[in-house]
Amino acid sequence: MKMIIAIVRDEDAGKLVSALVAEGFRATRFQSAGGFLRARNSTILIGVEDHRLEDALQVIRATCRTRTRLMSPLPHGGEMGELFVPYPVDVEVGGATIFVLPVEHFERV
Ligand code: 2BA
Ligand code: 2BA
Repeated sequence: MKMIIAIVRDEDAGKLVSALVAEGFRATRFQSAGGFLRARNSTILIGVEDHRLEDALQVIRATCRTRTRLMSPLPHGGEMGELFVPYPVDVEVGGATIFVLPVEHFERV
């Protein structure tokens, strides 16, 4: 058995957990925050049988892969004279940091 630890963007976490459950995986989600940017993210634990590891990783890759999205920045209360860019810009979203650990013991009581 392996334990996958996936750190994903908050906005992808719900979709990821739903996709995992739909494929018959079990998962636990908790709120976390990056040490560098201090922004919220989600950490998902997925305990999987060895023969299903690659399937689970594929679900994560398909759901959370880095992609660009065209977004319109909202005007905000900036300083006087600050430049506001009124047109949509490409923003990188998604992405996942994935660790796979061996599980020495698994038990449900
Ligand atoms: P990523 O490398 O995509 O990491 C996204 C989030 O994944 C991180 O959030 C952190 O919560 C987690 N993570 C990544 N690598 C990890 C590891 N080896 N162990 C445990 N957790 C890990 P943040 O820490 O807020 O980092 C956000 C982004 O800032 C990172 O994106 C990376 O591009 C950059 N970054 C993070 N730490 C850095 C550092 N020490 N020096 C330069 N850039 C850094
Ligand atoms: P939940 O995911 O909310 O699952 C609650 C209960 O629903 C589970 O109890 C199990 O009886 C059932 N269940 C969950 N996922 C299922 C699935 N894909 N197909 C069929 N039945 C499913 P427990 O097995 O006692 O798990 C209690 C909690 O422990 C879970 O809450 C989850 O947070 C965590 N968990 C269990 N197995 C896990 C694993 N392999 N990896 C990560 N977290 C796990």
